[in-house]
Amino acid sequence: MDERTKYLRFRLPPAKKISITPGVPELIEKAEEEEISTVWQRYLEQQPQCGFGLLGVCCRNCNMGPCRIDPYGYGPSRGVCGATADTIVARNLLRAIAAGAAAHSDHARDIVRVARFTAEGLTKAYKVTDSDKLKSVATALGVKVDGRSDQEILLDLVNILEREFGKQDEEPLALVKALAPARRLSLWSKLGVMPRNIDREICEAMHRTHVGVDADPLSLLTHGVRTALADGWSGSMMATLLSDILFGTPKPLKSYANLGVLREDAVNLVVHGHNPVLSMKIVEKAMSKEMLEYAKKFGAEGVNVVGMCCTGNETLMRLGIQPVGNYLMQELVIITGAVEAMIVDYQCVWPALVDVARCYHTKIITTEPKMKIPGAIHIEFEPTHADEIAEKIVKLAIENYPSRPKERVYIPKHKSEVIAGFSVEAILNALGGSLDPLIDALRNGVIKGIAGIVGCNNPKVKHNNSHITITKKLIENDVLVVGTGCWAIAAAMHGLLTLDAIKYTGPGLRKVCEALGIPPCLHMGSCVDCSRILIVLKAISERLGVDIPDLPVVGSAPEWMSEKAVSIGTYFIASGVFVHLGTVPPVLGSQKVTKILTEDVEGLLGGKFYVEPDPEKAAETLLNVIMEKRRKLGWPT
Ligand code: SF4
Ligand code: MSK
Repeated sequence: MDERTKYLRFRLPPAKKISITPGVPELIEKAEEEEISTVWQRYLEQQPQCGFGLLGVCCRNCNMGPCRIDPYGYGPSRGVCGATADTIVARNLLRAIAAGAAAHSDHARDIVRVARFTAEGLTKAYKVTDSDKLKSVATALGVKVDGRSDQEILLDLVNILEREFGKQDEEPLALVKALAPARRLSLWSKLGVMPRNIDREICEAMHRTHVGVDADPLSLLTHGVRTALADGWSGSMMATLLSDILFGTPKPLKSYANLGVLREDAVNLVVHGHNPVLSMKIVEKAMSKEMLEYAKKFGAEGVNVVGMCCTGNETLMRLGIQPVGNYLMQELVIITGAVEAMIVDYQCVWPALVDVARCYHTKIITTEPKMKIPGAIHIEFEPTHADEIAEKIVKLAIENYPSRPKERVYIPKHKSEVIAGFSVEAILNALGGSLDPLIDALRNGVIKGIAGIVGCNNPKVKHNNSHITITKKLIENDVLVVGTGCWAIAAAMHGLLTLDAIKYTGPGLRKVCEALGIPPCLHMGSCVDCSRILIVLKAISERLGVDIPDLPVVGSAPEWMSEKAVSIGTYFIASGVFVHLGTVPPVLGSQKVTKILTEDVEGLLGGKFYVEPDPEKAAETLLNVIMEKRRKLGWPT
């Protein structure tokens, strides 16, 4: 049995049962025919997954372990150190939040570094693109803007943002203090969850979960809230704000999404990951006349940059770069046989890509010092040489075009139109400069509520099915949907981010969308851009004079899988939002922790988690929650 045949020892279910997205089943079948292992194969190989892990009751935080608790009472009830299931589940959850917050916030740190180089004139590759946004963020943080150059303002801003990671006082984080609603700030202070320093909260999470430190589940979860708030209102917020300042605040634009955006006649280059600093340069370079000429020398009609996951969202939102797929599609894109290079930065990028790429001509190019994959080509990003690095990468992709195995190429034809680019500023603009039309529509029941749908895909559930089922059900019932991440790409591929999707809405939402000329589902960006949703919530709650938990708004992560999603969900419940999770988090081994997260926390923070894998039932509950909140406000239902 050779290596590849060995992989395919499991027969997958019929491909149509794996994904609802056009083009995906064909490529799953192509992979099987060519004996190439994909995420769904490997998921089957992992069955049955460890029951202790699924319940969250295994601990390997010290070398007296690993320990696991029998939640049914037949085996040990404590680890070697005496930790109970409650302690272990809470510690594991806190570590997941810390990892998610670290990923978002370290992404922000990398953009701050580029901003510093820009402000100090150490690189000519970047500039302030949105001067108005720079000035408004700087003003919010107390930086003087009048009579000063963008570079001077940016330098002051960078000095403040760098301190978010390292300041030693007990004061709240500057962005949290400047941007979060006053009611939330006083509640967080009262509950002792006000974040003080991004790195400190993450570091403290690791300290608390070390053997022999915090054993109290409530205390551990409380710190989880503080860590997640440091992510949402500072780390992720910073990544969004600085990306807007450097690359432009998104405005509505048209593009296309799905596998059909790949081209037979051009060099296909996929940008994948999360951080836009290099991918924006790659797009710029790939579109240059010089690279077009270079591509022609190798027999191609040009260079076609397409996006994957959140780097794809970043380049779509600002440049209209076409997204080729979401999280579970990263291998399938290579399996088309038509990809010359996949350029990855970090997060959500599988090591398996190298194995799949080896079956074709595709080059996997890692670019970040903190993310390398054995077998990939590593070309390291450095802000001072961003243009040269981008050119080197684009040339490498072009030079690889003649190696494309033409006889094995299969590009599904499917692609859907998408309108993306709904930053908060763009939404306000669509509303005529004020939130009032939206608030009036909400208040008088033309729109029943707002749902933020975010997050990943997960092979545990049918690809994109929960995303689309929940979204359609909500818009059909006059709920405006906003969202980010892989949900946004799913919605794009299924035609929900177009004016044509107005046909799926209820009569109220239809009226609003038609009057404003907007789709019923608004693409707000990448995972870090969940921070944009926080700003919308703040603006609506302040305009109405009510706290966020009282608003008819809900959140959902129908197919989540990453630790970043755990952090996102936690900062949303801490911001007062009812959050649905469509895949079960590993907490059921502790009744106490489960009860805190799904019941008790509501009395403290106003938001809570609700877990429901069935998308129809979940949508029903989300609608009921919205209606209940409307009733409490005395608004028509
Ligand atoms: Fe076991 Fe306690 Fe060590 Fe965890 S910290 S591995 S429960 S002894
Ligand atoms: S890429 S974190 S799979 S949304 Fe942001 Fe998609 Fe989830 Fe990664």
